[in-house]
Amino acid sequence: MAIFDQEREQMERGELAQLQLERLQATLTRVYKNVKFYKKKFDGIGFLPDDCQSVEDLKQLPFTTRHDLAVSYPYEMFAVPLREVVRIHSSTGSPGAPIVLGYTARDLRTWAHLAARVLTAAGVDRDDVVQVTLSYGLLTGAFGFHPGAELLGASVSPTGTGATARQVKIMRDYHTTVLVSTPSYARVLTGEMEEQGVDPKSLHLKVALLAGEPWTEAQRREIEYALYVTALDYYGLSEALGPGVAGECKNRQGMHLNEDHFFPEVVDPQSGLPLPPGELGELVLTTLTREATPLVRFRTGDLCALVQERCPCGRTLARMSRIYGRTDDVIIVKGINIFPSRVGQILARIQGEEPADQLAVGREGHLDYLEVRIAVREGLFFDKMTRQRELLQQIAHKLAQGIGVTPRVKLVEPGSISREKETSPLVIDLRR
Ligand code: DLL
Repeated sequence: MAIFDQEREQMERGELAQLQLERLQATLTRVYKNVKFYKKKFDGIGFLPDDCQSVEDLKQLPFTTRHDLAVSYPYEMFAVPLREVVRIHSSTGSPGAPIVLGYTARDLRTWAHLAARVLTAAGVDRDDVVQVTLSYGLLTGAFGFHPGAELLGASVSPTGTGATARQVKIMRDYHTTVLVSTPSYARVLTGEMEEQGVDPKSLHLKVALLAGEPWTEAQRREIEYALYVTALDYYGLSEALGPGVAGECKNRQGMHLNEDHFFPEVVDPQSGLPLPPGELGELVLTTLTREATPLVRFRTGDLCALVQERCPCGRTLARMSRIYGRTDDVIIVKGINIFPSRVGQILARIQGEEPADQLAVGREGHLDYLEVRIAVREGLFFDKMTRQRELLQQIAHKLAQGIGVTPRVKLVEPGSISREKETSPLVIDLRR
């Protein structure tokens, strides 16, 4: 099995620890000098970057949260002047403001390099035709893999999201061998193939690289059977970089985490205390090479376990398990992260106060949907059906602009909604 960067991916662990320490020291110095947020945090506990003599010292430092990033909107977390930033992406923030992420030219090269590692681990090379069905836009989805596949010399077809019938045609006509997608969209594609009477065995597909939302071994088997491929898991998040943080090799014994670029910790989500290797907890990442938006001890909200033993493929990097869920109330619909409180805020803006609402996430056929249920009350109950319909459409439109997914909006009887928490709408996930 090929390895893209043998020197690093098979590094002896002692050497890796030394490299991580050097990169960590450089990162801490850079953020202390250039990011007010970190200067204040470090000063608050009397910590100077020179105090970091071992990676263990990192544990003294406070966490960085999505909330910290959102309130730094737009550029407060940037560690370089804007003139050095060549790309700007954004991600869903909490409590509402989006999170803005910058990339220097070197960050982009690193990203392509790491995506190329993940693709190589999946068996992709220059003979492949890679169809990227993730979104090309403000979210980081497609942008990690695209340059990574080009770096390998593969032929990339940037189909983006949607237009499913055309995706299947392209897959067949262009002889696509590698599908990059979310697990739910892979299932939408299989549905479309069934409808078009396309036999997956007649296609050239060999690997599907799937991520962006939690999925299970059962779903893996289902997708492998339906698409006649090997389905592999990979992991990424915009705050740290985007796709390219970790990815499975064909042994499928966990995702190889690019530890020379991200220092991982797994902590107890309640106490924040470190957990021993192999235990399930919240993944915390410190970026080691990120120039534009470096992060120290970023709480990903993702639940997983890490092991350090060498994989039979020869890689020595730690391996992370599947993501088993999230520690916060984020729900992921069609690969897009949604904070329920954000929905509440948008509704409040339209209607003047936060209504008793409820979010339901469900699946129809292969496709996830989000339903926002609003209790009928004065001002929302119109005699004229047309006026009511207009209002619901307006709410759906405003929500779509704010959260990136167009929901179904439904009026329901007031008593039919139970509200457990004062500040957050109640979420029902009907997919489980
Ligand atoms: O950075 C882009 C991405 C798109 C990564 C597609 C991978 C695939 P974000 O909008 O920042 O997405 O969302 C990152 O998605 O914190 C996890 O909760 C979830 N996630 C990503 N990969 C997986 C996975 C991109 N393999 C958030 N399994 C993360 C489960 C995943 N959840």
